[in-house]
Amino acid sequence: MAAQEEFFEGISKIPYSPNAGPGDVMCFKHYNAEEVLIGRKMEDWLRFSVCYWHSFCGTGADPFGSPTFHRPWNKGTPMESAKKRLRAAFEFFVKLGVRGNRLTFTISYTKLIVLCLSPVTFCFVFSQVKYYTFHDRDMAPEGCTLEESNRNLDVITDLALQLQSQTGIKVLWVTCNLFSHPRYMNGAATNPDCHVLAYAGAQVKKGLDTAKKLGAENFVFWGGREGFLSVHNTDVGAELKHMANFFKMAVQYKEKIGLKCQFLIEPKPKEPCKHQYDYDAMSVIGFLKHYGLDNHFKLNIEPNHTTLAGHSYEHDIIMASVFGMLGSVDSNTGSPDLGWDTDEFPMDIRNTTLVMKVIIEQGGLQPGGLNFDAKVRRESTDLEDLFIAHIGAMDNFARGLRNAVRIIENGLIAGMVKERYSSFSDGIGQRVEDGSASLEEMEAFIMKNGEPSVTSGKQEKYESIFNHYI
Ligand code: XUL
Ligand code: CO
Repeated sequence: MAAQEEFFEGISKIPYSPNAGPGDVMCFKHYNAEEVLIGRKMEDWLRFSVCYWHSFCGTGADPFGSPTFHRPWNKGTPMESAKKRLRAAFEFFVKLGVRGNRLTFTISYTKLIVLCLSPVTFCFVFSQVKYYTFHDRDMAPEGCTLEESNRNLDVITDLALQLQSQTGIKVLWVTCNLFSHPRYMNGAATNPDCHVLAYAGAQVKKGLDTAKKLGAENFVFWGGREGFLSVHNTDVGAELKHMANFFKMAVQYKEKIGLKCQFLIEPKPKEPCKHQYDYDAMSVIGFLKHYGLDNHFKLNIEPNHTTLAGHSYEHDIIMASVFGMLGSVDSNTGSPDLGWDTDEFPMDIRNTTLVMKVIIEQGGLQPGGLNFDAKVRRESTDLEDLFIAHIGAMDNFARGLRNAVRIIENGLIAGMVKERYSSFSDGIGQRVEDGSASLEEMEAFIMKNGEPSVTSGKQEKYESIFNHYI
């Protein structure tokens, strides 16, 4: 058997080197996958995933300029390069993995034979980036007909299945691209023409079959063009109902084929539409509850979308979690000074600390994870930059995790918050808490107790204490 082409030449497995210097960016200094924090391994709190579209399909092109990335897998026919891309992606996932200093060799004799044949499998036992995510059309090219597109996807996912079983790498989530093809220019599930909606339905059916085939743990719906550019030509009520009914069809088909994965909706307020229906976490939760879909879906929150909606970075993570709806996170960040979806790698420790605090408090993200829906900058043209970006973001999340653990274990902030709400633990407060109080009772209470005393919110004190941990 001929040895497989190596795409990331000169880059070997990324080690865990906690004492490395500041200029050494090709190693993990904080992410120690096996280390246990509050009863769970770091890798299980973080559940990192690499996204296919930015890291392996991205070209560096922007509205003002042509591609700047010249990737070695973009060679041959579309199907040939799809196969190369997949092999390159798995080489990347495996090389990005790290098991620190504790290497354990648990490999069967048959795997040992395979191991001698393929450089990718060689790293199997060390692999730590466990997950990847993809759109159907990033993995295999769209054909001239649905049948051809499906056949292309079958061929490439056969190879994906093989590489998954050789490496142990799994699919965090699959999604369908229902926004790039011109047929979807007026939306997919919210298109005014049912013929287009039907195409989207057929595509999602295949997407769900693919999720089952590859054992995906989640399936994402991002409402790419589900929204409007002009209210004049849009029947908003009809479109929302069609979208809900589309989701109901997906739920039915998922149950029919026995697909065991979590459905997720990813909110975004704008881009490409002026207004998107899945505006933010609360809009999506309201939509799901209104149409009786809230038991079938959770949310995939992308903080760059949250900030586009005018909220703070952590806002939708918190809102979704409070409603028991935080299913997964597209870990990235924007540039508030630019104001569009820049999909940058999350490198700010304040943000990761806040996100990880919410994730720990809700007991983890499983079956969701932290998916790097992030792209290296157009100017970061080296293949090595893909590694540096992921390593930096993973280390930053590891630090966020450690910080959040210290905040939670120390309990100072939680104690202060508890004290702040202590008036709800007995008497009239407890009756408000359990929903048994009435307005007459409120009036009687005020008649008896008069004006409340004003207490300080102590915001700066909280901020100073938070800063102590990061
Ligand atoms: C678009 C976006 C998508 C979804 C999947 O802004 O975030 O990549 O995550 O379609
Ligand atoms: Co996303």
